Amino acid sequence: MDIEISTVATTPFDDQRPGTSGLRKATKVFQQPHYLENFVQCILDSLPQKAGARLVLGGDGRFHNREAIQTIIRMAAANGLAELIIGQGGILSTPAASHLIRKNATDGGIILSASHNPGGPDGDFGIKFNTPNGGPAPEKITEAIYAATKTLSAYRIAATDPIDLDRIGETTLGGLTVRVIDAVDDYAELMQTLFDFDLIRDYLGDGRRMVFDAMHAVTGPYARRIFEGLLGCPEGTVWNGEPLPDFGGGHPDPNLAHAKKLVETMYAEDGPFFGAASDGDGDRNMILGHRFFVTPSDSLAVLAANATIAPGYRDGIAGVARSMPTSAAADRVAEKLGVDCYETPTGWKFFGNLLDAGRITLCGEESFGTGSDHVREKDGLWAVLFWLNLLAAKRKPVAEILREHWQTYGRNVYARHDYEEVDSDGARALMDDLGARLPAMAGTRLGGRTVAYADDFAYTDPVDGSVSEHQGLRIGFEDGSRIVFRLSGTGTSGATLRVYLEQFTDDPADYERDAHALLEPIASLAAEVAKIEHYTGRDTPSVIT
Ligand code: G16
Repeated sequence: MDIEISTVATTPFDDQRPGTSGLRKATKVFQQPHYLENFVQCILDSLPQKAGARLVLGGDGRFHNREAIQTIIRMAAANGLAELIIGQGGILSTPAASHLIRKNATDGGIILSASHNPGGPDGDFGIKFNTPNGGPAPEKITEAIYAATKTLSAYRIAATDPIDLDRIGETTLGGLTVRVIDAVDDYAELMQTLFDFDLIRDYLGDGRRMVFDAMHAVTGPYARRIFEGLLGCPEGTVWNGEPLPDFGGGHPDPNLAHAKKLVETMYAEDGPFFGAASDGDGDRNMILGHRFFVTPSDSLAVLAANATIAPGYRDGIAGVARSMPTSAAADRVAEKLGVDCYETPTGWKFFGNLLDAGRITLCGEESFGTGSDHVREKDGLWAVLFWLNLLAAKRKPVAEILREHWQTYGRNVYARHDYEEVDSDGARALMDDLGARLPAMAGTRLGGRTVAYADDFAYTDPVDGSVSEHQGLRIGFEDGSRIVFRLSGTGTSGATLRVYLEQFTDDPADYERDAHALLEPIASLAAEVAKIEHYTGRDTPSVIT
């Protein structure tokens, strides 16, 4: 099909700096004329070889996904790209997109998602560029894209009819081939190379009931194919399996606060033996046993300790990485295994170099993210399958696996307190005030504990030497407990203060105790030290996970 290309004059927007994970804004911001186009033009211009480039394109199905995809197709055609690989219906989970980039050796991919943020006309939208390794673009590239947005004066777009995103097949627009593919096939195939599907199928077939909550987000089609198809679970195992533009009005964040019904079901007397959920774009996971919640930090540690039960990791792991605010549970496992453990800033992009260099096999974050070197994103369904493989191999309940783990390694009791949508100036002032007091804190006593160190976390990437500063304020105590303060980089309104609480114990009596009760003293200490109420006007967090 011949295409007519126009160059459209535009003016820069001053708010297009990507955050922790791409550019996330209220949907209404993205719906402004030229807003999406400007950013996409800057992504395309950042490609080392734009003419003839090939990209993967897809999103989590939220409101505005289809329109944005049509716009990007028209811009790709006008900018001389050679190929777009798009998930059917415009849907691709973030890990599936990462896999497609790697499998097809494309020049990267564009993922449309605001992850766990609510969707709809009054919700959020987002866009993210992934590089040829399949991972989120590192800061060097996102900063270059941002710099370009500040001076952009025109973008190129073709006038074409919309592509039928629901029909699998190929369309040519000038020099561009648009390939609409089944979104699930390649991903499901990859999972079968990593995990023992026969073992899991037999185990589940023994009358064990599991549930998976797709939260009306992107994992529905993937989960149905894998659990109800390949693994033979009964229909109804996957809840909320239909991706909806507004996620059914829910908040597609798999945690104790937002996956309420799942949590209630798992805590009922006759609840299932295993429950899990994933988020808007399918990269997060929550793991639950019967009446038992596995913290994401513990989940990473347990998977690292038992990695060799899964066929894809039979030869052992090269190393582990965790984001700084994630608990040190994985460090203890790495030490025992005799492998390296890296501590990176928050953001999956910081794992990319370590994975590419073969220094780590597994990585994870407290924010419900776990993954491995199979792709370059965290992967919700991968984590669920890893747990199922582990349960099928051990034939023990989730709670027992955790208790045994703590018997061996001790327990890093953990919680995160979020103060959402607080005043940005107040939040900034809190961080500045606390930051200024940290250097004098080491060696002093706070709340009956001695401060071992207090600093503003900075990271030097061991592979390329790049330095990332101001990645969170840490106060570590001599008894192994720790408080971390950070401002979220994924919110879209006001600021979100995150307070991460951790305490180590190897007293078996504590293995039976509730994490929040154990952490109460350092939670109060955190509020007091940072003067949270004074700066935010809040005396309790909005979400505790
Ligand atoms: C993103 C990043 C994660 C990060 C999380 C929370 O996840 O990919 O690495 O841990 O945000 O970040 P923050 O604390 O800055 O809000 P997702 O699932 O939202 O893409």
